[in-house]
Amino acid sequence: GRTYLRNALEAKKPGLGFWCTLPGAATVSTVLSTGGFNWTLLDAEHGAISDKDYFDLSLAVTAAGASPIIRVPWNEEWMIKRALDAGAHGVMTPMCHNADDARKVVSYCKYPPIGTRGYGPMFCPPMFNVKGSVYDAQADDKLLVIVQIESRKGIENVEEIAKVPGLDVLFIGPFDLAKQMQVPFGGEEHEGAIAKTLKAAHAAGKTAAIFCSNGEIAKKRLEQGFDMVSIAVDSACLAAEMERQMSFVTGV
Ligand code: 3PY
Repeated sequence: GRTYLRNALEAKKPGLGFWCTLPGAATVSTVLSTGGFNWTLLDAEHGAISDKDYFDLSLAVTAAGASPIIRVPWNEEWMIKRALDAGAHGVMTPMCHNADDARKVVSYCKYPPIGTRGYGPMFCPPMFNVKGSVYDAQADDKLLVIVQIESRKGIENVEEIAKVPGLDVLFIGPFDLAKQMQVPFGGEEHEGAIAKTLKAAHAAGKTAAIFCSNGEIAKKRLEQGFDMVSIAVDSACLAAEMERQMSFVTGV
């Protein structure tokens, strides 16, 4: 079966991700053909992606050898169900403030008796390249449960959050974190909160992950000890490159 990101993390290899905000299987395939990525975040929180796009995008991601991780708009059972039933290898939820929030996400991601996930994984087996019965048997163990730490409360409660059974990854959203804490991005308090999360994740045996806007930042975070980082965002890459090309012509 295909469990690209989980396999990489278990082998202590870095999780390197493409952050996808634009729908379109051709775009995803083009980006992933450049190589190196083992996960792709399909962003249905802030991106131009909705649940109807999950199916085609997840197929394109898995076909290219990476794990589709879907960031749902909010920590709601029906939103998580739509993402999992489209065959996501993992789900990410925004704004996890405490252990109760994390326990809810875990419950929505796992079938009874562990959780409350509804049954209907018609489109999931191809994303893992397994038969339906194998998917059913392995889903609870293989799917990655990822919560975002990006608020003052989330940082205060990060040790308890990290200890929640069934939670796999603590993923820092540094931009929201700075805004929610109302501290300067990159300042002492902000970096302190990031370091606290890294430590708490590892103390509980969980994956420590963080959003990075570019490869230079991602390299630095990996050197700090993070296990999983984003490398670049499609829409930002397009805008930056278009601006650069135009500058050759306009001189500004
Ligand atoms: C954040 O930095 O707040 C994110 O969630 C990633 O865009």
